[in-house]
Amino acid sequence: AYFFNEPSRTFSEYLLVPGYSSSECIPANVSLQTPVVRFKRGEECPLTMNVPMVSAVMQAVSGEQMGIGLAKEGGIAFIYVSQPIADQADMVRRVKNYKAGFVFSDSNLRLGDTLADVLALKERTGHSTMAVTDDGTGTGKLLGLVTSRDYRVSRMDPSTKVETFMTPAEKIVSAPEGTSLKAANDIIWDHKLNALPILTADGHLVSFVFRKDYDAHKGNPLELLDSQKRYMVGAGINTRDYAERVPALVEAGVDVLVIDSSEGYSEWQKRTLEWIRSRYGESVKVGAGNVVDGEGFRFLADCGADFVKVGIGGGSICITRETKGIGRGQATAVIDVAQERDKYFQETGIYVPICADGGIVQDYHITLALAMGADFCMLGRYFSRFDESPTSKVLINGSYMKEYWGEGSARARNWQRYDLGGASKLSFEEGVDSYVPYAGSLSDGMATTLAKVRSTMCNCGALTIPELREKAKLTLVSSVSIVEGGAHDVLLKDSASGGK
Ligand code: MZP
Repeated sequence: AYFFNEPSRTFSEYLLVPGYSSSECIPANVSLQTPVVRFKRGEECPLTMNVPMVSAVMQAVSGEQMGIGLAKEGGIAFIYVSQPIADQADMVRRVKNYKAGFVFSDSNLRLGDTLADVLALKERTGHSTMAVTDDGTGTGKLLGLVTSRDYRVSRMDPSTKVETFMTPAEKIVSAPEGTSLKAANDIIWDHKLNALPILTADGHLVSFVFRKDYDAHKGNPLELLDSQKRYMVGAGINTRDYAERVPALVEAGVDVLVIDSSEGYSEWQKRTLEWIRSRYGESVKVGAGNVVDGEGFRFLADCGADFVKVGIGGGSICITRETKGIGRGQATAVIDVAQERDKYFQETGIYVPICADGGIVQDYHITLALAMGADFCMLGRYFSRFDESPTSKVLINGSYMKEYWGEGSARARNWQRYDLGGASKLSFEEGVDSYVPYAGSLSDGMATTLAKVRSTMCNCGALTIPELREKAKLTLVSSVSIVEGGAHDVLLKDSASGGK
């Protein structure tokens, strides 16, 4: 047997030691752009993302709403494979056909409508985004949007994480005519709004100020919204029915595929990749995995994988390590595979991005994964908590929860993910069925997460992901210093008052 000399470690065992930050090194200057698929030295990567986050190939995570929501934020959702081919292809098609700024004909407002009109329309249609057009119809000129964030002002109790929605009369945050841009900006950021309605003294809409005006300086946000940009979306495939599934997904317009498997260092993945290459050449992009060491990476890179997914047994719902005794601490796996990826690049001139899949618990784990060499992260639990995940929101002991189950659980029965060429069924479970605390909208959650990532990168003196990788100084932490890292030796007010 071969023995690895070092223990394998998880993200929580590491911290980043700050480096020098120049005055240029501010979060607004950070770019999180990252390559998704292989490219040759000196050439541009043919598929990049603006944020280093993709959603897991799971029933409880990546349906069409996640596809649209995550694409809006600059990431990619991988639509789950454990469903009939036609249904998966339809989901892909609906994401691709979704038009940013699409105006529902029954959910339009017009300038001059009152806040009560906005709430009544929201109540009637259930739409989270309502258009304001110049004539109140679906064909009118789009003047602005009222989004769920504008009226879903809520308070989160930090001890229970229960979100209390304010009463309808309180819901909309608005500003009076004559508000200065500076004041509007402060309100937008304080309340995490997408758009701030400007009202006359008697409560009629006159215009909007958009967060995007301040975010990106990309010009007129309305122009960006009417644009016919198509969102990027990914989809999972398996090593059984690829000859039927891949053509259906390609025909539906999928941008990138990934072989969804708990263990990717196998002949089955080689055959799948070879079939795709023989049929489509380089035109269909496909990732493979999962692996946890350099050897597995090299195998899949040689087989032609466009990116390689790293991680076995670290997923929050995963019991693979307990049931089968295979896996590796996720931090060690990422570090090992990233080193091999860099070696491979030096030897061949081909850069094959890697994706750290599973085990991201804290937001800073994403930054750690990137510093350790990951090009992007795949997250399941994280995304399952948002409105956009396909699962039910349920009230458990006074707190809102979302359901989240593993692909290897009896509920998902995704036997193909664990397929080693045997019988067509799941012979034992490798995942659990669980609840996760409901966390509101994807875009609010990602805004906070990415603000933290950008801020940590600045602490390390890095404005891009490659720069972070180059400059990061990582230290292992002892179990005692992990305690030091949380609040300690103080009595938290919430617990002192009994949570009241
Ligand atoms: P996490 O973000 O919830 O920690 O992990 C999500 C990842 O766990 C998925 O992307 C997938 O690789 C893995 N997964 C999905 N289902 C199971 C299972 O049932 C699993 N064991 O391990």
